Amino acid sequence: LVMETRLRHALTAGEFVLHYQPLIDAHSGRAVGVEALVRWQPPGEAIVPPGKFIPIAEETGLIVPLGEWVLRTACAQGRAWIDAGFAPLVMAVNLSVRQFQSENLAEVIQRVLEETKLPAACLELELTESMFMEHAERSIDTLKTLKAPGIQLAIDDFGTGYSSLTYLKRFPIDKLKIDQSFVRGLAHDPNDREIAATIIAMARGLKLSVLAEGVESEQQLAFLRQHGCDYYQGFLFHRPAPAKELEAWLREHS
Ligand code: G
Ligand code: G
Ligand code: MN
Ligand code: NA
Repeated sequence: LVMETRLRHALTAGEFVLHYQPLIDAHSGRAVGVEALVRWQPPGEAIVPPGKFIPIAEETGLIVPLGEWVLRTACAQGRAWIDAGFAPLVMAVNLSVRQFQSENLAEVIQRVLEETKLPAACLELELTESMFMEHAERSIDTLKTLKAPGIQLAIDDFGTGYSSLTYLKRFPIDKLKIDQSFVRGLAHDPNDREIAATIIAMARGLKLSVLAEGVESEQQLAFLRQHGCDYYQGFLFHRPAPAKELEAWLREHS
């Protein structure tokens, strides 16, 4: 309860910040987007990673207003980069289960796009497999509604959820993000290599694009390149960083 009160205060006091991590196109080697990742910066204290407060925000429902703040802030940043003359970047935003289930999600997103003037094609929503476990038909309707204006849909942490693969053929998804737990062992673990290679091949067969998360080494990169992964994300390229800290790098690499 104390934590809930602190988080509610943090939202009104403007203590949340977004960091952005580049998404790299395998063919050009350039940044083609960024993922927005929320952090909490209580005044005078160390920055708090999302693993420490997103679950509480999700339980208490605070994730809905916090998620809307993330969406609006990320879209405004995407627009600001367009206005500043950066090459077009996709802005990827994580959605939580509660947000995905909220009745007015599509309207909220539409309003944010209108207010921030970010083109819908520049927004990518990151969803997780667990969102589709219940109410498959309703999930499909929600995804179609979200996608209609041109927003891209990605499955985050792919391979770690419990849902069946049938959703891949029935749901209007654009991209799979291979979870970093499979990328970590690519240089030495035969199981991780097999799983990653299989996800990449399956994505190609299903005409989905595929991104590898958590790329940290040249060996991992070499494996992914050899297997035709479309996009990379990870510390090898850039850590999540505040917009201002990323801009010089983005000018060079986008
Ligand atoms: O940035 P970091 O690697 O610490 O993120 C940890 C987890 O927090 C990731 O699973 C990420 O998806 C989640 N996360 C980060 N930002 C957001 C956000 O804005 N909304 C939601 N729902 N989850 C987020
Ligand atoms: O779950 P999701 O994919 O949304 O969250 C991405 C998380 O992964 C972020 O918290 C980010 O800080 C973290 N991350 C990004 N790149 C790397 C990496 O190369 N290695 C590790 N260990 N974590 C990473
Ligand atoms: Mn993500
Ligand atoms: Na992930």
